Amino acid sequence: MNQGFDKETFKKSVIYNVKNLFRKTIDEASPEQVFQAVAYAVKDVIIDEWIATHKEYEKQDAKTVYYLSMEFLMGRALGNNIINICAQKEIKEVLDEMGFDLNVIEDQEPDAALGNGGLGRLAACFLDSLSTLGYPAYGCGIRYRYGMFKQKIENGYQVEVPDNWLKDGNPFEVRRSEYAMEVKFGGYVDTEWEGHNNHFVQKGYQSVMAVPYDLPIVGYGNNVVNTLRIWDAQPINTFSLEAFDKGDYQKAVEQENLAKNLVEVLYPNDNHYAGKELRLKQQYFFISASVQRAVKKYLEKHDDIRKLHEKVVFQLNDTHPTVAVAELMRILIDEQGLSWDEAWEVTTKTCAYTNHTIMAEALEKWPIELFSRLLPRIYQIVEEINRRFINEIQKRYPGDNEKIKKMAVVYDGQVKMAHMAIVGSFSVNGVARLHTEILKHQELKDFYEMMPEKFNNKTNGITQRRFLLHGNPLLADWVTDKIGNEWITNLPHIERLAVFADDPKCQQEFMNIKYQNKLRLAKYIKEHNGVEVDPRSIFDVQVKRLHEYKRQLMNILHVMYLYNQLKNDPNMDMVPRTFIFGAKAAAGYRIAKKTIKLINAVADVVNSDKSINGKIKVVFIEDYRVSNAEIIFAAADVSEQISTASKEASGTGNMKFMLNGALTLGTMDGANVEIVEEVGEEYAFIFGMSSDEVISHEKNRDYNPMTIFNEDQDIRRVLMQLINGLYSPEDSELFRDIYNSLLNTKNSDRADTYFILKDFRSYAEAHKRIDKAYRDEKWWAKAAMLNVAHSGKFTSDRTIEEYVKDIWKLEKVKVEL
Ligand code: 26W
Repeated sequence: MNQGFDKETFKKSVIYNVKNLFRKTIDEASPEQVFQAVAYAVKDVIIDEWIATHKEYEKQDAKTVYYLSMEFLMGRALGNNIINICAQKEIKEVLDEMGFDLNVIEDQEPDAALGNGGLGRLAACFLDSLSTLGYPAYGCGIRYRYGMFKQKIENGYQVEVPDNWLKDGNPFEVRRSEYAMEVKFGGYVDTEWEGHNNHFVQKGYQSVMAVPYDLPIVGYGNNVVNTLRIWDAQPINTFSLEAFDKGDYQKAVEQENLAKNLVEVLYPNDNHYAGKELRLKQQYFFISASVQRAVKKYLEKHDDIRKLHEKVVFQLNDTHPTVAVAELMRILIDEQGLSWDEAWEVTTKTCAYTNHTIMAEALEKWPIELFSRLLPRIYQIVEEINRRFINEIQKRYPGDNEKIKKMAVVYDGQVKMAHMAIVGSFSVNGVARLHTEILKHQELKDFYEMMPEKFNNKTNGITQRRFLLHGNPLLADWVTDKIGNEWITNLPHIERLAVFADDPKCQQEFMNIKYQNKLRLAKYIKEHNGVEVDPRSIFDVQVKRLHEYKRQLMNILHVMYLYNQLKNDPNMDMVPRTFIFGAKAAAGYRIAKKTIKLINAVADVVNSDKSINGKIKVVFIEDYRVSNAEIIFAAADVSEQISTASKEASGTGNMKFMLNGALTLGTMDGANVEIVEEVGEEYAFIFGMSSDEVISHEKNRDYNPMTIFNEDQDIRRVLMQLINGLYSPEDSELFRDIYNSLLNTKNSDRADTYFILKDFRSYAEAHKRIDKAYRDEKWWAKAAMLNVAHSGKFTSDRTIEEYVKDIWKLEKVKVEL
């Protein structure tokens, strides 16, 4: 409950907002308009806490983390903000009194989808935890005009539709034009002799104004409000025809276009580097603005720039913000007059880097030509960083040219962002224990050998405030009823549920809540897909970005296999199963898009086949995103986490399922390893090769899927159905490329790179265990409850505390109103 919250004032505020914004009385307002009015009323409450928080930070001169990220996958703000100001009960009542349903009002808000998947959502969870724990923090990113595309499914195919999320404005944002920063691109560098130093000046450049928009990040019940600062691009001079001669005219038009294009759209690639010039511009744009602003803010209260690291830390969310290393060097040398050595000392005490993937195709490497043309001064600095680092390598490994080849920041005509991030940071962390070990001993082995002290692990986490308290109110209330509400800010406390796991009454209550949540999802599926699903069937769910390494293909091939078995024996004894998928594919990722088509094609055949008595249903949920994810996790029985071992850095969906009482069907990959460690292997369904086995096959190149194809007739039958038209009567060649990806007969080296056939039998056998286990209702209820009870480790509050202790060294701040 919120002590100071006054329902009457709030009601008046909503009515006033409707009038003021829309010239309407409350009874005339549409749900969308009521959403806007309520959001502004909530902002009124937040604003005072926001101001108070920043006053307190200034008073305490607190050290601040700047979480630099190309992506923040925030989802909706209203519901979360209402929960975090602890006024949910009151606001629900006010709206009830006015004849509105809070859920319907919340559904009016578009998702803020400024991110692709795991990396962006992690950033959002981290901000929630930072505020809730009371640590001074800014999220720094880009205010994309268009976020992650909306996905439509047409004739089984993914169609991308622009996400115009700002079209009705964003009630929570505040434009802060007084903090605008100029960002310069292109031109050339002039060297001027100044006394006894060279001075470097960028000339002939184009520039844009970076204008920040601030969004409040509300802590849970503690009056702390941090800021997500996202930058918009504006042309420098509003462009006036007469004022320019011919040369300037051209430049003015170009500057205007640069500003227009810069923040237009989020790149929808996840784990795949495309090398697009505009993306590097986006990176430098938001980094230059954020770093300039951070330094300026520091200098308002401090006079010794050499101590910047005592008050500021930059966390680089993957390599995308790595240009921060060179930009900070530029500011310190060119603008603050530090020597190279002094500047390097400050920079390498201020920057820290998180690695989120080992996928080789995700590595950002910019061609020198592009990089130096766009960022001439920054490139000079990168070259000098590289020159000095190569000296270090030579000192450490005299005569070893292989090391230089493998580790240099600039090599083979390319700037390697991961190498620059490691060299320029004092901390390098992976996102789950297994992932960090793989980084240390495989991918980043050479760096680990040379600078072991930088490497550390920070296993990911999620915020229970969004993914249980908001997303699953029935279970949240039940948990609170059983053990009190401390879990909301101290998730390990949820372990106290374990004592109820054997209690038949609790088991029943728990499974009844799961059933209610399955009804809610079934209703959503009926409304959005027109498919009827049985809430008594097992809800077996795989929701995440579509990627070959995540192996949605293995999942759907297994559905085809089960369907074959049912066709052979329609009386086969199995618990009815609903296979639920949700996934966006990068717009240019052909085989991923084809996999979506395959899932929908299988769904069409299976769902309409009366002969199998509804024992299998397949549903592809359109436009998987944060807001429908909350509903999906709450309703899941089985959580599919089936990546090829070693490929999934952590996964965070796995944690959201666990928190909501789903059992993991997974490989020993990413954070699955730690999930199983917490809950116990007997309460999860683990299958497949270990990461060591996978890595060894990759090294020895000794895997040939053809052997399996020849020896296993069930697998062969499924694969043949990809090319015999069973699922594509109009065009039996439609799925030929998927077939080839598994069995490329000409080049067995490039076939089934993700070991789907290799793991298939073990996967099918794990599914059998699930079928058997689900029949024992008591066991299942107990296992599901124990998953919830042992999810405590996976709160992002724990992750943030570890970052603070080992990397950021922040102090908690208390805010009184
Ligand atoms: C340059 C293109 C690009 C875009 C996004 C390359 C790489 C990315 C991200 C790093 C991909 C990503 O989201 N990685 C995910 O990060 C999560 C948070 O740490 C992990 O839980 C996931 O396992 C990892 O795939």
